[in-house]
Amino acid sequence: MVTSTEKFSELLTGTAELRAEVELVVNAAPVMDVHTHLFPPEFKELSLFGIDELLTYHYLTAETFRSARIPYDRFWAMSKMDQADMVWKTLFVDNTPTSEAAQGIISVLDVFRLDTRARELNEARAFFNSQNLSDHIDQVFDIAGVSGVVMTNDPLDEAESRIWKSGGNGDRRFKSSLRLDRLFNGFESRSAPSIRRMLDQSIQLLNPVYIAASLPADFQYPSNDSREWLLDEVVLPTAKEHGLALTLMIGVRRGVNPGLREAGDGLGRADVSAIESLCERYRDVKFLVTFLSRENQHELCVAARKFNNLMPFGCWWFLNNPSIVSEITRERLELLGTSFIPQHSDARVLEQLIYKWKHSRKEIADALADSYERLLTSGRAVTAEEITRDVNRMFAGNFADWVG
Ligand code: FIX
Ligand code: ZN
Repeated sequence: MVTSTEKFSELLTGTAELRAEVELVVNAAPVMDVHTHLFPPEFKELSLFGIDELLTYHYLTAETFRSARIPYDRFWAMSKMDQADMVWKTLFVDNTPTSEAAQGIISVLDVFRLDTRARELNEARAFFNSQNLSDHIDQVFDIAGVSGVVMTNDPLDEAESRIWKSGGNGDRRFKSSLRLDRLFNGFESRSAPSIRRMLDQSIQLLNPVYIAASLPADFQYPSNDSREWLLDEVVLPTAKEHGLALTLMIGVRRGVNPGLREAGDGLGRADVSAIESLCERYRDVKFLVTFLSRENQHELCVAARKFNNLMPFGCWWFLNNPSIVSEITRERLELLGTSFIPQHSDARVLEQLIYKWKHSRKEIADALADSYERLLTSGRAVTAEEITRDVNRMFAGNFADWVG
């Protein structure tokens, strides 16, 4: 009789059983979500959940303005519920919800057995309004298979700082990060010691897993500008001293269309050599990096082959679509093996974790199964044990190594 241990280390020589095993393992593996905009209940209005927040997500408002001919200011003057009603009518009733963000809503409603073809939102509102938030967080994390999330914490945000100072976050699943966009992109001339003091105090208060910033498509390093000064004189010395990784999200063009508010940002192709220079100059600092432009993905993989202190992560924002997640995951497997972090959700609303991980796990499983199938054809079968090891590495291990 074949024991489960023997079964676990049995060679999977049939493509059907191999693919089935990969799907099973990828869908069951707990994932550490390395970048989100989620907050636990203690952060009150920053902690978003429910159908009205889901439908007024900036991905969907951008899509709504393409089909509903409404002046921006009239839309923004509406209540959140009225905005959600308009998004639902425009994208889910008057049109078929084919976009990734719209299909995401359908996936969430379906998981909670809510009517995905409803003409109005009464049933959905009643359901989400009846949820106890902390139980709901447990349920959503469980459904999505998320073991923990990294928040986006701005030390210069007064409302958020007040909450941290009054006790902050008691839920260990919500890890903090130190997001320094205001320093990097709205730099007021402050002395290095004063910024350093602010960073040290924030690190003390928030205990972040990494320091982070999003940077524009024209980011250069070295650049002989305030960003280079900030990196060399303050941020990287601070990261080194506190043993923190630096997470850089590069390629956003903020406010391309301000009328769309949060939905108004665009992207641009960036210069990957800036990251190579940083990794070269700071060999003893670990960098977590994602680029927003599809055209930068191959370059990032190659840069990571040159610098083992560079960890590519996620299919960020406009790349978080099944066809592109599939493409990026496949080239990363081919160029980096399993030494990368395939995805992050960037969730802003709690229930988004459900669809963003369900949809990404499918593409990651397909890409991984194809990789193992090619390996089999090349003459080496894998075991269920090896598949589990590889998936755990990509979904949690690589990040744990990086942030210690
Ligand atoms: O810079 C970021 O963290 C971006 O993810 C956000 O600014 C963006 O609005 C977003 O939510 C993307 O998914
Ligand atoms: Zn984000």
